[in-house]
Amino acid sequence: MTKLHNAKEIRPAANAAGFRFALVVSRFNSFITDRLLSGALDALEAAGAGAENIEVVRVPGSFEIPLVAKKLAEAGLADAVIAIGCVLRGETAHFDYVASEVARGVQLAQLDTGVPVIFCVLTCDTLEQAIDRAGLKSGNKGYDAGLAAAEMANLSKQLLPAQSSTHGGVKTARGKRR
Ligand code: INI
Repeated sequence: MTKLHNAKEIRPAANAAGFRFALVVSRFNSFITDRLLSGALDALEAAGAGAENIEVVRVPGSFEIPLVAKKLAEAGLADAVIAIGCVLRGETAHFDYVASEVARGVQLAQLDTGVPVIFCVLTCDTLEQAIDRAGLKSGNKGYDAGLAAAEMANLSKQLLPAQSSTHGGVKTARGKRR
């Protein structure tokens, strides 16, 4: 083993205690998104999050997720946001527009605000594929997203301690904590 194998490594813990989380959930395909939400809440609870630090916001469809995720992140209301949706391929090109815009918008939301926005939007060809990923054969992607949110909240705090809103955050020019 070379000396570089001993390099400093940052491994975020999946500890959610004391952090605030916002979950933006699409009502479209709620049969799936409700299960993803449930998985995400289970993961956050297992990681030690308190009910008082969780906010769930419903939006009509996945297309609306990025705007609301960005608003929540900008408002300093969360240390991590989880975006939950399910886009199913139909007979037209609608799927492609919604799927690509929600992915692009979620990435922009986290890059623009500096607040992690976890991408838990299933993009599936069939309902069966979505069911498999919402708690059946392929686990629950919502649970994975909850753990990712806890990890990213910790990582953000470790990398930028002064910007974490519930861990001694600094005030922005507009007086909000970020
Ligand atoms: N929204 C989804 O979240 N999933 C879908 O599969 C979907 N399809 O197939 O149409 C969908 N459409 C609604 C869209 O997200 C917006 O809510 C709507 O276009 C209004 O802006």
